[in-house]
Amino acid sequence: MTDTDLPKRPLALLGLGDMGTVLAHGWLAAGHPLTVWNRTAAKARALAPAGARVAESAAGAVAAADLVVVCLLDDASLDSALEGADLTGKDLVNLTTGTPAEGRARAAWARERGARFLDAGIMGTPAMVGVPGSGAYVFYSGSRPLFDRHRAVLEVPAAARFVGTDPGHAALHDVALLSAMYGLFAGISHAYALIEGEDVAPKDLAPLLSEWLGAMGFFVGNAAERLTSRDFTTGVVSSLAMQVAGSRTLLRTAAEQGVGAGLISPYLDLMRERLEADPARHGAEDTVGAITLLRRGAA
Ligand code: FVH
Repeated sequence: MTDTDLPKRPLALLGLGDMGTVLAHGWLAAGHPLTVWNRTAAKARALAPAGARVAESAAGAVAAADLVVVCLLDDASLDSALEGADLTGKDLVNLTTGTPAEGRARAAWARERGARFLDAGIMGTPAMVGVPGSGAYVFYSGSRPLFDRHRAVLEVPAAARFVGTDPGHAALHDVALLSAMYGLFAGISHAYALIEGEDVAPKDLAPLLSEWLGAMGFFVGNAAERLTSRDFTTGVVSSLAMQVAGSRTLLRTAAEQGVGAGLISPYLDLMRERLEADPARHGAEDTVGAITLLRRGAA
């Protein structure tokens, strides 16, 4: 008997928005008996032809399987969706994006209701989930035994990365990566705004931007090493003093081009704040030391 001959574990899925619907198709295609529920019932009924069992209520869906996955809009939706559902003995996996504090509070909430709990953060869009090689994956944190028990099922739509028993850590990793992404989007947006109206086509800047951002990717590892060692000076090739002076050129160029500097100025201000706090000491650092200013009171 091979693994594919084994009976597939049944599960219930609550929440059939763009993401939930893709997840549902993934589990159905893999042969898992799936019970679905959605607040707007038509989205659940649409999955019946693909083999889903449609529950009339969230409580009914929860009752249908030991493994209950929720993928709702936000943490508050869990309260309204799961109100009145009996979670006793259930394994609850929350794929809804939330904050670390929400993940921890939700774990305590689940425990009070007799359920085991895993929080999660999906790294990928609905177009990526279920597509081999797309790079989509899901962070999980909370109960390790629960993760181990359900890993094979959870990995049907996207690869799984367990990031610790603190139920807040999936959200922490998720939001850290998303925040970095928006910083990147902000810089890219500013760059395209600078060339607008000039004889430089966005499509010509695009490969240069990609190449440059790739080359600057070294900053990720460099920052991690310096934050660990707290050594912000050894081996610095682009000093903070030089970069603060250079940042004035960025701001003057934005002004010349008629582009607001709001997307880049917070980071430039942070560098300047670090330098001005102690120019003799911080001038020879690179920019990583400025990170210590972000957690106010922790520098
Ligand atoms: N879509 C994406 O690109 C991202 C990728 C990364 C992960 N996020 C997070 O995934 C969660 C679900 O996202 P989604 O794309 O499925 O979102 P929607 O299409 O807007 O569907 C939302 C579902 O939540 C239901 N819902 C909303 N409020 C309530 C409520 N008070 N009670 C019960 N259900 C509720 C909604 O139901 P309906 O509007 O169809 O009746 C949908 O099923 C999310 O955390 C993303 O941040 C997606």
